[in-house]
Amino acid sequence: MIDLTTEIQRLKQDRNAVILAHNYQLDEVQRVADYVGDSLYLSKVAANSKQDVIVFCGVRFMAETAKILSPTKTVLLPEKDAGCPLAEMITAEGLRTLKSKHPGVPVVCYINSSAEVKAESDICCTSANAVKIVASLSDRKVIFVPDENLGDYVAKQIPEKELILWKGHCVTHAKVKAEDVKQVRELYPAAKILIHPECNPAVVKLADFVGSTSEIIRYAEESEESTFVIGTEMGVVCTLRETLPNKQFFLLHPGLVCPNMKKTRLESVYQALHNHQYEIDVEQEHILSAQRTLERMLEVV
Ligand code: CIZ
Repeated sequence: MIDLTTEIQRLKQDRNAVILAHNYQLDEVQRVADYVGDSLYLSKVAANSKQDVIVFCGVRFMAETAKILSPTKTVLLPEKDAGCPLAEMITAEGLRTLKSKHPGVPVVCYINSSAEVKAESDICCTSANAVKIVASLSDRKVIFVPDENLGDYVAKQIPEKELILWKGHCVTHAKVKAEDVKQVRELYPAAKILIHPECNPAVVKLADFVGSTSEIIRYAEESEESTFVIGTEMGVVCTLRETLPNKQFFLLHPGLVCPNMKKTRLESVYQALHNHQYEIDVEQEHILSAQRTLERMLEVV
């Protein structure tokens, strides 16, 4: 039997590849990655990487983002069906129809969107920088797609802006209900409850801290507290338990497991490098506009 980790390291050298893994990936995948983080951090790493091949352990829109920022490199997505239902809740055509109803209003798209939707938008954002990006625009009215919950959170932070929201949501974060937060509060009264802004507004309202995956990780690292309830995908809990063994972490809801993120296993990373699969291609007509949308974001943050 071959040792997958050893083989992955060998193939990585042979292929001149770098392995990137999102915070939501399985532990076994995070352990073989050169870089682990959120999509903003990984997009920057991809753009600056010296290797010819990027193996992106995440979901399709993330690998597409890496390809848009590094069009001359080969980007591989180890599981070809690892998609994002939230990103699939909006099409470029749907966005064009919305834009036609609000002529001249700028469009901010969440990074969880297809290359075509990015190409139709003015500026991109992640959950770590969404408030900053919307605040950076001089217009009062802003179209925000496709995550309604993140848009609602942003709107509450910048009440002077009027956000026109698309009705998309993350099916994993949407499983959490306000009742779940009230129950964990009773169960762990001393714990800090850290929640992702993709959760619905009634849940977000009950949080001690609201932030993206990287912000939640930073909060737990820097906090003097020792017990935390994590309201985002389970991969973040696994990372925190490993990196902060003297603190205690509980998952807010057992359903906080993204089935698409969990498709990638160690075997998939090995097959990706061995068989050079699955290569991400972004249509030439979308690359330049989507690149401009992402680069505008990178200029602000
Ligand atoms: O930006 C990302 O990587 C996503 C999808 C979530 C987060 O909060 O990091």
